[in-house]
Amino acid sequence: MGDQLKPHAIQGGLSAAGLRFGIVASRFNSFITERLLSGALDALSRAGAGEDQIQLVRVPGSFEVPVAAKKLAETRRMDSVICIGCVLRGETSHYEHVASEVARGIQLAQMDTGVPMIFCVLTCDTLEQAIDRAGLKGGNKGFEAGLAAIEMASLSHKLHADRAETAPPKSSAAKQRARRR
Ligand code: INI
Repeated sequence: MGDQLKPHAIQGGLSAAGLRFGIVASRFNSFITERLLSGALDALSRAGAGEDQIQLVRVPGSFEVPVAAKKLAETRRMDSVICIGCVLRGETSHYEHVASEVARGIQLAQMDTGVPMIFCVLTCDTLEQAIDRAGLKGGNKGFEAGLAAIEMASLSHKLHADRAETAPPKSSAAKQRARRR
């Protein structure tokens, strides 16, 4: 086996210092989405974020989340955006349409704007499954989304601001060649 390569790695940190966050929260199924929102705010606050670093936008339902998230990102004042919703399966196919379009819309919004979007939209068969993921058995997906928002905001800064940081460090051979010149 040859020597294991150890490429220079870049990753986001978990401090919220100097970062700005957008949150788009859907009111539909608010029993769940308010708990996801609390979890996200808890993560941001524990990482040191203050209220002045967070812009909250409320929308009627999950279907409206992507356009609000895109508009928020277009202000260029957000380093990442957390998208919160809860889609519960009903008796008709409405659920499928809302669930697939919100996922597609959020992905399009982040690719169009380049601002990381965190997908915190629960798609569950039952209310019980959603409750489990909003602070009970399955933890709080909002808290996880908050952490992901910090990491992606931080990563986005590193990949943007300081191009030098993305360049691999010079190998010792390259350094020797440079010294000889
Ligand atoms: N919106 C949700 O966020 N969750 C749902 O479960 C849901 N269902 O099942 O109907 C839902 N519908 C509303 C939708 O998001 C829009 O607000 C509405 O269609 C108006 O555009």
